[in-house]
Amino acid sequence: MTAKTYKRYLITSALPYANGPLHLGHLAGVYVPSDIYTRYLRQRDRDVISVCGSDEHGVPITLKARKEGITPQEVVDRYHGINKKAFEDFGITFDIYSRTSNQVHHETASEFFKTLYEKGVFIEKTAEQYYDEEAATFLADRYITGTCPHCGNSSAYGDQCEQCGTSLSPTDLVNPVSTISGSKPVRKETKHWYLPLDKYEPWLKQWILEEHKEWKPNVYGQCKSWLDQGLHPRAVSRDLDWGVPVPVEGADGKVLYVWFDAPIGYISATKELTPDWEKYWKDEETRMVHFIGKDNIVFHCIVFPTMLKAEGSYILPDNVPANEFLNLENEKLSTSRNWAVWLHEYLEDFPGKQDVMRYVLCANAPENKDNDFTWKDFQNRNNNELVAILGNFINRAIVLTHKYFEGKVPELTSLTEQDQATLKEIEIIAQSVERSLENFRFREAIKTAMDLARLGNKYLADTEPWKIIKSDPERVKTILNIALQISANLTLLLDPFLPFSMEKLRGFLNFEGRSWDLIGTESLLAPGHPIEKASLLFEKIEDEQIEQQLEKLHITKEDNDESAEATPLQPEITFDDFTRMDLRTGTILEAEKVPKTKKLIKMQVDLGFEKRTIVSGVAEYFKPEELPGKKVSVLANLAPRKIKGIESQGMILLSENPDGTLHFVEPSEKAVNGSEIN
Ligand code: B3M
Ligand code: ZN
Repeated sequence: MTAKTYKRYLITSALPYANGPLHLGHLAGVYVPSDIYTRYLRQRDRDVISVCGSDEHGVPITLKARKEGITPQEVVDRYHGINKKAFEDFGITFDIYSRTSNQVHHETASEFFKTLYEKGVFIEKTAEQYYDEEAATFLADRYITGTCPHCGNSSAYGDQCEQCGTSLSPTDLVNPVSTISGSKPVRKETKHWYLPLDKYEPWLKQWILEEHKEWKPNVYGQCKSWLDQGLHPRAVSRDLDWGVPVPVEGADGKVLYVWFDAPIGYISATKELTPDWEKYWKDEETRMVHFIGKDNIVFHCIVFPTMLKAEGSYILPDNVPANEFLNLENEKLSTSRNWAVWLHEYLEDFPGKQDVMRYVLCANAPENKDNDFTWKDFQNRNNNELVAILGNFINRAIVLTHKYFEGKVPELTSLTEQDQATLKEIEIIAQSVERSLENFRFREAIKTAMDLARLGNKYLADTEPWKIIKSDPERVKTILNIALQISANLTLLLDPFLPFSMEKLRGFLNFEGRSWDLIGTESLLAPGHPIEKASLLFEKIEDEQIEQQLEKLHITKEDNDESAEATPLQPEITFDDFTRMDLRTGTILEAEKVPKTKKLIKMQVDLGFEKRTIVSGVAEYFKPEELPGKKVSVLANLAPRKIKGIESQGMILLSENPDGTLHFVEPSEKAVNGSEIN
């Protein structure tokens, strides 16, 4: 067959952050395609390794640890175990699933940085950054909250406002607050090392835009737009106490930026796998392929290649077949809103049905655009394709062989034109699947591979062996021989996609062949070869099961939106912290909408001893005219903050209703303005 062969292959799959479990989106975008490709190469007997592991550094992990009151190591230990098992359960066969908190990785990443440092690659730069004086630490963007200058949301993060979606930098926030101590951060100088991507821009343009025109349009396009906009130096260190320490003098309290160390994780994982790791990383005859999701494109196509190039002794990726995103029932997948199908939960509800999910995710993969997973489509593909086409064909071929020929493969007697064309078609289909796989077109590949089962069904429907068994048993021998050859070919062709079912099918057929090169061979099963009785390869999925899933999805989402318990508690505070808050009873005197905002209302509040102006984001829930006269609870010693140009002198306490609307935390009718709330 025709495909270009490389001497060996190094397949990498994005290292998932070990701060949460995996869902369908992960499988669809990265791991199902990478596993299919790897299994295919193994079947072709190529020298291939597939490496992955947990990405265990980065701020989200430290945030999660802080929230739960445990150490970052405890967080990553938990999810590394869960995710490793989820991959195994779904038959994602990495040669190694490593982790970036281990020693090999720390050493490898450290060495890599040092090499670049000693080569003088980095720019050292001192810049101002927010610092929490109480906690004596620099603050990562996510550790700072404040008021969004665009929409007035008072809990925007230093890197993004989740209410209006604007991406921010910490200095954009009005009234920034450190989430660690609650204090107001100050600006302080800090030194960092920058990778001068701008210097590599001409090289990157040549390498990607000229030499890799074959990359997928979504990948090539994103790279082009980055390169057209012009690259800038990027900091590769952070002030943080979790990560790989920056291995140079004067870098106390600094670690490598997670996106500097994580891709080096591919190298460390290979080292951990084999002492012979260098041939995979340093020999031009190795084809390296990165499987990732679209949010990782810039790191794998621009930043990491620049690091490798600057280091000098490594090969570069030959292709980066990134996928777009998978939505769920028409909505964006969201971990925080629990709008997801978690892998471990799927397997509890559909035990043994890994292949069904692999099939659906591949057939519907978000290859060129975002795509939608729906439970209805899942059911349809299972019932109308896996059961009705593949399962049905296999079942007929095996059952009839038992019925007419005592479970022994009958002989091929003489071939009609249709027989010959059918046998020829096997080879044609296989070549086409191969071409699709070599070009990372997995949807096309699985659809074409299923054509072989369709071919089998059609062949049986056309030849109708059950009608002629009495009149022409010789002819039926040939028909069933061919049907069984198609079945054996299916085990080879579908193995990368449906490994669990094909293993089962090999069992039915007593067929052990695995090599891709056997596909299309006239007789994989010799006449007389005994086969086993078949059980069902796939089972119908009933409406109730699908309704249950839909219900579960909506229930879990509502649970999450509704119950106070679902929101993790803030870190513990001391009694002293509590008494620092001065809460008072007040009465709203006047209220008016803040012009040009959706949510803000400006109020005059009587605190007894004085009147305050307070701006509050409640306009979606109350009309200004309903407010005067309402008794409210006010945080009276909150530092004044400017919101849309108005100084807000305090905060009114609100509680959330199950439907997301807000309610004032009301003091008793008898309480007088200014009285304390404890
Ligand atoms: N952990 C990001 C992600 O899961 C990241 C990938 C690292 S690959 C080197 O989106
Ligand atoms: Zn905003």
